Amino acid sequence: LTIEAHLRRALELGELRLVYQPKVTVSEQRVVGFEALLRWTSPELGGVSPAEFIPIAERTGLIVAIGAWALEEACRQMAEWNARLGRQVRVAVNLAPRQLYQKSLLDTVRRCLARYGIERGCLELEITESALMSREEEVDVLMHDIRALGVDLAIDDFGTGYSSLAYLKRFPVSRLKVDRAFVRDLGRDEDSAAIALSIVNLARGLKLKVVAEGVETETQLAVLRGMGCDEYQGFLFSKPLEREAVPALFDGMR
Ligand code: G
Ligand code: G
Ligand code: NA
Ligand code: MN
Repeated sequence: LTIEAHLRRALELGELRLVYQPKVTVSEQRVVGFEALLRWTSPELGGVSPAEFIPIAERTGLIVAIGAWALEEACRQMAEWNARLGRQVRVAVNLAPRQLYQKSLLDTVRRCLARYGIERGCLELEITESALMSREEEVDVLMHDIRALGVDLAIDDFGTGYSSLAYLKRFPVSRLKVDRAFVRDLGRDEDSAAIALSIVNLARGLKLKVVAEGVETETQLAVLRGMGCDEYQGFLFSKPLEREAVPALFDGMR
């Protein structure tokens, strides 16, 4: 069987799961939320990287069903943590471009929020720039409808797409995520630093929060702190965690 054929069955066989990477403040490294990331362990193929199976899922359209599952699973998990920890845990879920072009997305989001009692401001959806570049009219309406449900929107991998900045004015976005390609060389390469600083300043000017991705070293963190970056994700604080490992992060914080 091909990877594609296995992937078709992976969802019904329960082979997919989500892991959760903490997002922390740059100032104090306080946990402010998580990004949910798909993982697939196939009995036949072993662990398959999302870098491998997400493109296949996108090409075949399977990403619509997989994405809907991820959204529901993240909300189910949030409700469990909220009940168990006595606090609202914020989670961001990635949306593939194709999901944005489905009329069913709004209903899927609304149903998940209602079923799991997710409060306003707790769920965030991460969208890449390229997803915003086609069907602008449709996407614009959809994003405003999603926003009206109290769901935050973030632009993922900011700076790597076709960066027409006009869409930042048009779409109701709350966060920009600085792509890890620009974070990697902070402290080594002045061009990366100039780009990262421009994104931070752009975000501040537009009153958006800015999140750096892929922070691995204290040097990168220090540079980001100097720039006034709000939040970061990266191996320096934590890799994506299995769901069982998440509650321990809140020990002693109550
Ligand atoms: O977690 P990792 O760095 O291995 O992810 C690799 C790629 O897969 C990243 O680009 C990430 O955004 C993407 N990815 C992970 N989980 C999801 C998901 O639930 N939906 C979509 N559309 N992409 C995801
Ligand atoms: O495309 P997206 O930004 O969603 O990709 C997220 C991916 O980045 C995840 O697969 C995650 O495992 C990976 N990632 C998270 N933190 C780091 C990091 O500090 N370094 C590297 N190299 N990858 C990271
Ligand atoms: Na992402
Ligand atoms: Mn990203």
